[in-house]
Formats: sequence, structure tokens, C-alpha cells
Amino acid sequence: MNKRFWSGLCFLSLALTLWAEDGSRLWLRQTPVNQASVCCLVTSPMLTVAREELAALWQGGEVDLQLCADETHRRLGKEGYTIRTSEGKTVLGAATEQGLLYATYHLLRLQAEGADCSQLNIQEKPAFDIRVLNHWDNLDGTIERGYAGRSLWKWEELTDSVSARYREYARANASVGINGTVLNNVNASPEILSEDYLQKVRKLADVFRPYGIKVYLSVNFASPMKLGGLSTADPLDEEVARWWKEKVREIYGLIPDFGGFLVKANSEGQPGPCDYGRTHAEGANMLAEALKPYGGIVMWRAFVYSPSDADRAKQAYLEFQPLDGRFRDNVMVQVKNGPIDFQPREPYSPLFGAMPHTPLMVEFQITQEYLGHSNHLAYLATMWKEFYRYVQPSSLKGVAGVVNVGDNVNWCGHDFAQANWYAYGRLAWNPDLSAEEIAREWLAQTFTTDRRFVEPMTQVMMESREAVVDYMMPLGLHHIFAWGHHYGPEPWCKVPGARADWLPSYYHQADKEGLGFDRSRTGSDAVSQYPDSLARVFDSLEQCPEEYLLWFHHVKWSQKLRSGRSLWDELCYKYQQGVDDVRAFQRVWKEMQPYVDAERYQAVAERLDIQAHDAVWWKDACLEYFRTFSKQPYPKGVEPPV
Ligand code: GCW
Repeated sequence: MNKRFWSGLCFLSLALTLWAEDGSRLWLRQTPVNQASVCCLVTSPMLTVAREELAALWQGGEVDLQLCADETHRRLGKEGYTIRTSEGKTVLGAATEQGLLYATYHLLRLQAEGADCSQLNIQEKPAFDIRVLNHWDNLDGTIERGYAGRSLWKWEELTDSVSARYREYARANASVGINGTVLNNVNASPEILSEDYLQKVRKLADVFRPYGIKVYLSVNFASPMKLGGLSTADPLDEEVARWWKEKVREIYGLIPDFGGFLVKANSEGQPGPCDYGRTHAEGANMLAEALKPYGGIVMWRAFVYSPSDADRAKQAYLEFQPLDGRFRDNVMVQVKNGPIDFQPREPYSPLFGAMPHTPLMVEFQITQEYLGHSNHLAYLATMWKEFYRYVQPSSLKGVAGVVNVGDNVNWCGHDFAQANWYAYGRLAWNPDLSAEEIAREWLAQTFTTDRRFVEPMTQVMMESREAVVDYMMPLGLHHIFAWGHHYGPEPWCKVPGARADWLPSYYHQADKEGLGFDRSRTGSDAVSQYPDSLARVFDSLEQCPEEYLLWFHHVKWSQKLRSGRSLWDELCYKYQQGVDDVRAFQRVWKEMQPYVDAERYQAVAERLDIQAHDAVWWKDACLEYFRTFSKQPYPKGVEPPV
């Protein structure tokens, strides 16, 4: 067979690969043109990555990578950078290699979006030093709350075989400025600290290093007992402290730039310092001391809810706020964005702002545990921006995102779920970016720069999370999910022997008078955990933002809301609105067919069908159930269940 035949075949298979679009390339879809001339006087693994990316993809002529020690670049810190056009060349400058890597991805992003790159003058610096992903991946390959296949980490193949996806994963993260990853579930197996697993972790760290990604591990607080054979894990026991110091020394011997530990302690059955009558601070500080000489940190989660009968929304605050100022400086307390648990909508957790002497991190959930898993299109940047309306980014040291990736070909299950991974990274770098501009840039890179696609789909993305709130839990309702899997509705759920605060009736409090959890001053008084000015607003039935109404108040069915409708009617309209919105998304998507490859078009269309079906399911189930209390008919314009 001759050469022409083979090259024809190669061309055909390339064309087929491009045509059979599989979503695996995420937002990094530029085709190599190999025409840039890249100048960089220093060599290192990280700069090799930057240079190769530019050499392959950049189409704007000569580009210069410069390590700079001047005042401007020193002020931009260890990850900031500049991008300038100077004498016809594009010059990337930074005080560090990592800065140059980020500058590289910034420049390539501009090109991919179709921006004018001929006169650039950019200065960037991340808002937070710590921008990490949290994987809830178990060592057996399953993922807690993961909806995109099994874990990316093929522990059984490591260290012999290193999957090519590890590099792609690191590249995707670096392209949006994520600089760390916690590899394993916070419900942590002690095994992760065994010699065997640490060798595997080291392999991953080696792949991630040139992309500026540090590796962290979740640790089980009882590891000294379960792995080390000690009789206690009491943080004040000298032998326990020594065990951790030894373990940390071993880790840094393998991974010199290891990031540190993430700990879920005394929460949902996990061991912790309180088992020995010690505080969270005592537990965290013991680990922090072991990590300190190496520059490592402890991220100590505040997701706790004691079996006390206080309103669950108050419990993390009650347990952690009194510990303010008692943590070592390399401990970050990691607080979920809301006081309960990643609901479609929650007010922010009152711990933010209440621990001024403790470095805090916010934990967001990128994986859609409570937002339709990877079946529903829900763009979450709008939710995270809502958090920043109340919480100053400058009051935080870092951000963590419970990520949605698995080993599915398209990483996240739903093609649009990739946008949440992307947006998480972009907002971790700069929380001032708008959700809308992030949606636009993601769409342009992931699908097409054609405005006829980008504009309507930006609109869909921007409305999508509110639609989910409307068809699942409007007006401040929360946690009326089906038991365990948290996918569908189950406001009526009863599980004999279950904790009251694990049952939906605890949260919705429906009765013949009305609906909602009374957290006002005359109720559970959760409002008082907020700063005075806000506490007053949340406390008042008239002033409370309606999106939080049933979170803070038990409201009469007949109560008139701002629309002039009664609570019951408004509730019905909101559920209907959610359903109508998803139907509108379906219609828009149909019109997008000419701009999208067949495979992704079909995949998204199928998921929108599921979402539309689920929206009706939620509406019917919730309204029929609440109607047993309200005893009212469906108002005009709201479809009764069939
Ligand atoms: O959201 C809840 C989840 C648990 C999770 C826990 C946590 C990892 O339902 O699956 O456990 O929160 O954040 O620790």
C-alpha cells in the first residue's frame, strides 16, 4: 500500500475524530498550528509546558516569556503576571514560573474566544492563594456524590501505569488557575497514608507539578490507631503527635511540595478530637504543628452538626465560633457556603464574618448532589456570585470546590457541567468576574464563538440555576430531597429511627397553618447569628428577601406576598415557572443544532428531556403533598398533576 493511501487514511481518521465530538477536550479545543516563535531564556518543567502550549497553539507571532524581578511583578506576587504587546511582540512577564504558566493560558484563552490580541496590556493577580478542588473519591474507585463515572485515579494501576488523563486534568485545572487538589474523600480511609498509597500519590504529584497543582490528602483522624496500631488518637497524647510528625516527614520525603491535610472530624460518624474531650482547635493544631516545618496547611472542615436539638442551621456556628483565634496560623477552617448543606439555595453561613481571628476558606459544591446530579443543566456561577454578595472575598484565605469529574469520556457527565468546573476556577481566581462573562467565555471556547449560539445559551445558563430552585425548592424551602440519593422529591419522607434533622418534615414544617422553618427571634433564633443589620432584615416577615422567606419564617398559607398573591398561589406559580423555564431551554437548544456537533447536541437534548420530566415530577409531588396541608386549589395557569 502506498504512502498516499496511508496519509488519506490518517486524514480520514482525524476528520472522524473531530467529527465524532466527545466532549473530552473540555474548553481546551484549539488545534495545534505550530507556527509561534517562543522565546524563553530559562528552562524548567513548568516553563516547558508553557513554551510547548504557546509553540503549538499561539497564532499571534513572536512571544516572549520573561521572569521579572521589578516592583510591578513583585507586587503581583507568586502567581500574578502581566501580558503586554511591545514592539510587535507579545511579552508575558511574571516573578515566577507559575505566573508565566497562568499568563500563557490567559493569552490562549483570549485567542480561543476570538478576542483582539494585537494591543494587550494586562495585569493579573489571584484573589486567593488557595484554590483547590476536593475529590470525594474513595480508594475503591467509587465517588461519593459523583455522577460522571468512577474515579479518575486508577489506584490499582498506579504506580506502574500512569493514565494520560492525569495530565489532561492538570492542564485543564492550570488553564483556569486551580492550584491544588485533594485527591480523596473527606470520609477518608486511613489506607491513603500507607506507604503503598503514598507511592501512588507521589506519582500523581509528579504529573501535576509542572502544572502548578499541589497535592493534598484527606486524612482520617484515627489513622494513628487504624494504621499505626496505637491505642488512641487523642491529639494531646505525645505518641499520637509523634506518629503524625513521622508520617508527615515520610510524605515530604516523597513529595517535597505536598500541600497538607483536609480533615472531616466529628461529623457524620467520622472520628475526631471530640472523641477524647478535646476541641476542634486542639485536633487541628496538633496536625498543623507537624506540617508547619514543611510549609503545609490543615484545612479543617466546619461541616459539623452535633446531636444537640439546636436548629441544625445553627450548629456549626455554635461549635466553631467560640474557637475563633484558637487555631494555629497554618490551619484554615473550611466552611460550606451555607449553614446546612449545599442546597439549591441557602443564605450564606453566618460563620463568615464571625471568626475574624481565624483564616477561613469557603467550600462550594461543584458536583450537583442537590441540583439534579449530572442530568440537569444548572450553571452554578450565579449561586457562587450570590454568596459573594454577602461575603467579602478579602475576608477569605481560600476556596475549595467539591468537584464533579469522573472517568466519563466527557469528564462531568453533562456537557454543561463542565462549565461549573471552569467557572469555579475562574471565580477562585477572580470573584469579581460576572457569571455572565464566564458563561460567555466558556461557551465560546467549548462550542463556537458564533454569537447566534453564545448569546441565547448564555441566557439559558444564566437562568438555569434559578429554574432548578423554582421547580425544586422555591421561596426558601430546603432539604425536601428523597432519602439518601438526594435526586428527586420526597417531602413526605419518614424513616423510622432516623434523626429528626435528616427528614424533610424537619425543614419544611408544613402544617394546616402554613409552611417554612421559623428561624426568627421568636423561633429558633438562627437569625441572631448574622450581623445585626442583616439579622433585622431576615427576622422581619416584611423585609426578608422572598428567596429566603421559608428558610427564616413559618408563613401562613394565606399570607400575601410581594406579587400580591397568597403564599399558596405563589408557591404554585414558582413551581410552574421552573417547569416552564426548562421547556424554554429545550426550545432554545433545538435552535442550536446547526452550531453544535451531533454528539453533543444529542447528549444535551436527551438530558434536557430528563430535566423537563423531572421538573414536572418535582412540581407535582411537592404541590400535591403541600396541598394536603393548605387544602387549596391550583390557581389559574398552573398545570395540575395528570
Ligand atoms: O452533603 C453531604 C453529603 C455527604 C458528604 C457530606 C460532607 C462526604 O450528603 O455525602 O460526605 O455532606 O460534606 O461531609
